[in-house]
Amino acid sequence: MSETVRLTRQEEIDIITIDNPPVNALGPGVPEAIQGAIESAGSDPGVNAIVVIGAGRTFIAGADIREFVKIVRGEKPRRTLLPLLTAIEACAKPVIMAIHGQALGGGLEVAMAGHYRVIAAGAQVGQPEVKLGIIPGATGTQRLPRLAGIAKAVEMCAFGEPIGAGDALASGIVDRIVDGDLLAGAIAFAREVAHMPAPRTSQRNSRLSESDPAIFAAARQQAQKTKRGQTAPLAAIEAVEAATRLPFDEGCALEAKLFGECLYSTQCRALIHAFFAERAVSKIPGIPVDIQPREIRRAAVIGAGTMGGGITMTYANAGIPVIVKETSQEALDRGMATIRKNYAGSVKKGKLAQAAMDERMARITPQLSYAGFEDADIIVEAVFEGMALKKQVFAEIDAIAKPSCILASNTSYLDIDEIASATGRAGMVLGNHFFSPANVMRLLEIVRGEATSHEAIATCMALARKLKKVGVLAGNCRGFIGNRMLGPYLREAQFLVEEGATVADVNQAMYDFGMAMGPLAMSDLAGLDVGWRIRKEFRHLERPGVRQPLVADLLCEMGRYGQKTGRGWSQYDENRNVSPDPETETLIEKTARAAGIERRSIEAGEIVDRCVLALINEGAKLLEEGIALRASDIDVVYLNGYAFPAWRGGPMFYADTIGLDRVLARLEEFETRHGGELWSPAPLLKRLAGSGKTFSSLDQEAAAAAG
Ligand code: 3H9
Repeated sequence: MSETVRLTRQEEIDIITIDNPPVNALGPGVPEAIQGAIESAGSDPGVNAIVVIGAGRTFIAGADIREFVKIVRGEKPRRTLLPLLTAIEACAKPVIMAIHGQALGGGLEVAMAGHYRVIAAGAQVGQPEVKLGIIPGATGTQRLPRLAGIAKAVEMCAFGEPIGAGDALASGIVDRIVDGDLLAGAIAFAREVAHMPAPRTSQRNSRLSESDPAIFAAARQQAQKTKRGQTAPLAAIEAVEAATRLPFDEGCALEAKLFGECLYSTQCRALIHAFFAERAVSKIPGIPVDIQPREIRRAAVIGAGTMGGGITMTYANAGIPVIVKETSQEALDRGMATIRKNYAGSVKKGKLAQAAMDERMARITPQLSYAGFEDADIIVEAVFEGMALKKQVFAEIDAIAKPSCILASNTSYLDIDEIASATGRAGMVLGNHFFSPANVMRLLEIVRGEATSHEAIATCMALARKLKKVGVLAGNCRGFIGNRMLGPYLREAQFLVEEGATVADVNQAMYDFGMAMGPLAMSDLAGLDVGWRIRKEFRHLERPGVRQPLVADLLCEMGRYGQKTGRGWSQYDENRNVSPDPETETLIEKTARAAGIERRSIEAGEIVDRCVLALINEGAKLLEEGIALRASDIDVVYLNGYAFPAWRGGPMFYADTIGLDRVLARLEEFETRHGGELWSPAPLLKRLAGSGKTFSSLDQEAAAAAG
């Protein structure tokens, strides 16, 4: 039939198999080929029913997202999906959709145009378009409420989370769960319904009467909270609401209009950039394809503090048995109690079954000795930040671990090469920098030392996926990618308060920009003592005469470490409610005046520019130094580790959207005003701006050169 669609027959049932690896996306030619097969089978008198199924690992993962990028750049849309859906629904023979893996976006829309749907027990269905900044654009917002009811349709279209087979059956999206062979089950189902009148989803209006204004009001409120700043979720709610008051065709027309508006938005470009950026990180130039990642069957973690405990949970969650070692029984008990409390909290919230918690706890072996470390495939060190201690620990584990064992440090700032020098296996030493809370945050920076082997890198990249993290390769420098950029960002936040903005002004401006919290609120949450300890470690490297923030050290000397002590940049009550701290504000003002810093009122726009441009400029330097492989890797770090708003695409993509010439002009302004040692524009940024290029175009050129 075509390369991507096959038509075969089992007695009186025709089977259409979609085979467009890797995920059966509806790329060019695929909808047309499915339509051709439907029309051919539908008009064949020897056929009683048609089964549509996907080859490989999934049913259909949706429209081909790469096509949207081309359309936005000016290519003519193909518009082949809607005619396909009309042809499926109008087919004279019952069409049964057989779903395994995922039916997502356009994939679910195709499935809903069928007359019946059967699903494999482990499969999922969803309308995840909002995660790409668009809404379902092929009748999903009109067909889903007709099958699943209004509340479910609103939830799925506005928030984008897929649902499992059980939920899909209970809500009416599918007609049967098939245990065992899906095709056989679908054919059996087809025989049962072959001579019955085929229901058309577009005409099933009974569930539309479930409409209730409260559903839409609650969804809008939730979207404003959990999808703050994003336009697509609100458009999706509007489109589903239209299904309750407009005939099917008019509802579809409104959906198409809203889809178009979303598609041409900067938010959509940013979110699609984030989607592909996350998938690009695992492609590491220079690592030969024949390098096989080693399997990690057993892990060990040193340190049961906040980070060590979270890392231990991450391994246990991924099904990997893990030893966690501490130096005192008290610290070990405290660490295990926290792990237990975290799991119990998830059980209480209904996010984890008690049996699953018990299994995970059973995978964790708490102990004070190195017993069993000789069997570990990876050992992750998560002790206090201090080079002397880290080197001592690495020398100890090097003596015990088997030669193939990877030794990873969770350091967030220290030199991986110096740590590796304490061992006789530098090739197997690297950084595994998790982000707090390690069992929750998706980012894992994998830090390559000078001698780190390809095998160790490939193993950790594959391991990151197994741990449900997004692993980003970083070079070895102080702070790697994320924390090195955070330095100038937090520096500017502190300079701004010294120059006259209040702590609340700075936090609010960055929150309004879209960050999950402002920079000083984040410091209070992380603990001001963390940065204090690091500053002490690196004080000898401070350049004389270069302005340094003045207040954070003073707060620490007063014992004000942020949320954990109730006071820091702001003050916190016992329920962690925040309010301005007048004493801190006075301290800032007095300190700034004593240092001769001129105080003035500062607008939100300047706060955002100073903080975000500091990130971008440092990001450009990292890129030029080769610490980050791609600009998009930096975006992945900031989106997954620092809660940068996904709909802005990450700091480097954001720079592209405002224009590198404008970024450069503003940097030069800051350079003139605040000094070249802090603000001199990165040479790479100057070159790109000068030649009318972007960070994205730089990434594309590098990808093309790498083949
Ligand atoms: C839509 O359907 C709009 C409709 O309403 C119609 C409007 C008119 N297109 O993630 P993985 C690639 S919008 C193109 O590593 P996994 C991906 O880039 C769409 N490519 O695998 C990667 O390529 P590479 C709605 C796609 O097993 C490879 O496949 N659908 C698409 O971890 C493997 O991907 C979605 O938003 C695509 N649709 O996860 C679903 N999907 O190897 C998006 C994947 O070159 N996709 N690729 O790097 C996903 O969520 C996951 O990929 C999925 C598999 C769960 C399917």
